[in-house]
Amino acid sequence: MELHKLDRYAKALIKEAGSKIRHSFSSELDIETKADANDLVTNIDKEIEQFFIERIRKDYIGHRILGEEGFGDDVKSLDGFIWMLDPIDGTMNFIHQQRNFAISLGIYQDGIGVLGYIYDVIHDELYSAQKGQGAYLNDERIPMLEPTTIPNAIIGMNASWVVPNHHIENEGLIRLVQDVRGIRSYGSAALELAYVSTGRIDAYMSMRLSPWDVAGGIVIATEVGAIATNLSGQPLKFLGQDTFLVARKGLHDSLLANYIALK
Ligand code: 2AM
Ligand code: CA
Repeated sequence: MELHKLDRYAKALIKEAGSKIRHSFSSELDIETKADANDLVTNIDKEIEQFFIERIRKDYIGHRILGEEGFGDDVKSLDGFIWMLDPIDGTMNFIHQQRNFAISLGIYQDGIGVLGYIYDVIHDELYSAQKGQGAYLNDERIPMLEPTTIPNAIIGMNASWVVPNHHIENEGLIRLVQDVRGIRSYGSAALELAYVSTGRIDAYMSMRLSPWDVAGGIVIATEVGAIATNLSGQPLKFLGQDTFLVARKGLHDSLLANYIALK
């Protein structure tokens, strides 16, 4: 498989999908809830996923698609080429703010992330990477990340993990909030990965993410020297939900060692 060709194809597809999303703002949204009242999906999430799937199935026969809205394949192993797609990451932002959401896509070959994309549709900013070839924001190469320390760090994290919860000992995160320079919460895992990759924040963590939320971003973040694992420090398996941490070198270790204790 020629990755350069696949890269050009994926970028064109993402841009076309982004344009569809921008046009959707002029028509009324159909909003439904999924697992709970705050787990939202719209007709646009579904239409965009279907748009990708139709094209990929026509042009890349044999490739499989792991998509959030479930129109893709029932993926139980990582053999071959798998497109891990979230048509809209940050659906709540999409509905409430019409910004702070992204198309998130990772293309994996036998479990290895070879191409990654995060498209900030509203700003027309495409973050992309091919494994081993560096990461880009549109046509500009993203510089490698320098190490940093906890007192100098801005951390992306949802406030719901700092109050008592089933996933993590929240006392550690209270200390973290006290020790770092700042905390930010953008509500789109993909965009937070893009922000870690470009140095706007220094780490991002979550207790519960799905493969399509992070698959593209991991390829990009890894290319600029960030470390991405679950909160036990293990590589992600991409076949179900998991905890997640991405951070600059050094910061990743100190977060795991000094602040994070899973329940
Ligand atoms: P989504 O908008 O595609 O649902 C919000 O903090 C981030 O977590 C978003 O990237 C969001 O993706 C994701 N997210 C929200 N609820 C989730 C859930 N139940 N499982 C996995 N990821 C979730
Ligand atoms: Ca989504």
